[in-house]
Amino acid sequence: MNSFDSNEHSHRRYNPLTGEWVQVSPHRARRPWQGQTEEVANETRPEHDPNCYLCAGNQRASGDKNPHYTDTYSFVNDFSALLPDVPGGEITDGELFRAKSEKGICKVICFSPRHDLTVAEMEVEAVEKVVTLWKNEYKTLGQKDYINHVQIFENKGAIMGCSNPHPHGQIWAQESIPVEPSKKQAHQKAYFDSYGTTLLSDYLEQELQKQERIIFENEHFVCLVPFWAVWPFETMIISRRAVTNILELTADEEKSLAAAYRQLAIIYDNVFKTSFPYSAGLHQAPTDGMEHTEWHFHMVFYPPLLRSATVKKFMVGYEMLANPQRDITPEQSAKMLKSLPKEHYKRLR
Ligand code: H2U
Repeated sequence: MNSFDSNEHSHRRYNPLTGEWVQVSPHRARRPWQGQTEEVANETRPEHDPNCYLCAGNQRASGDKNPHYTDTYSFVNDFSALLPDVPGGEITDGELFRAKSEKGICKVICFSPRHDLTVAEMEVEAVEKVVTLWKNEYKTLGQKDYINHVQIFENKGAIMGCSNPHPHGQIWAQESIPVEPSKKQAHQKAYFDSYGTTLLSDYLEQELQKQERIIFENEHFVCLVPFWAVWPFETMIISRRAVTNILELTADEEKSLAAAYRQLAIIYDNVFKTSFPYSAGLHQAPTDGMEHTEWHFHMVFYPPLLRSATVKKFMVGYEMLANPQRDITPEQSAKMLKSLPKEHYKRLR
């Protein structure tokens, strides 16, 4: 038998941020990228849809009317999963039955008044306004005494359960630190305590040396397919400087973040020449009043598509019962994403 080659042989990869493993089976997908792009009808949408609950001036389910906003707009979710006025309390019925009340605030954040756009098709100046909105929301929500974590995210595409194509995201801010950020916090803390640097600073430095999984870089951010990626086209945008949260970014860094976010969205749309669905979000320090020097600000993107504009990867079977698995290696994905045009396909026509 030949010696182990991670491009050929089945193996497991470790995610040092979460402590989880992913099964990689490259022998099942050694074929090179075929670039097949099944043409899906690209729907055309109006700039303003009178039936859209996110468009400026329209009425929402609650009866409230959106203002005639001109760039970004946020409001408390009319169907919030977390509410601020929950009475404190817990169930302590022995070790096996535990529950605790949870307070929080859910918001919907409109990225643009333009119903027909996505981040990939917005001008970079408009995406900068989205970053400013994230910053303001993180600050004002995080300042509330009972809010210890602010999760900012974007669900894009019907396939991801997104109910409306109008460019928007959500924020769920709450009392406790949810599961994913908690895992990342514990691993970053252990790393910082051992080495005195953030886990992602050291990781980024080594990725930049290897140049195997980098998709693109700008002055302040690097976009890459992480070594431990689970989804076929999963990526991260990592700040070069170890900042713990978005409020520490300089004005130039905020602009670079907007540019990187938009650039990645363009590259994603170019994969299958379609509006590329994903769940994405910011991972950063909790707002619990502690210092959190271990936290290194980053964005994660989890796109579900696998082979075409309609064929998605299912996280079922072995993945639900054992651990996630992928065929195409993160290196193959990075190579493919890197080779795509940096201009949006609609502008190249
Ligand atoms: P999606 O990102 O999953 O499409 O969610 C949009 C949110 O908008 C959803 O959480 C909220 C839903 O509760 N919403 C309102 O707040 N008001 C409305 O009038 C309709 C939808």
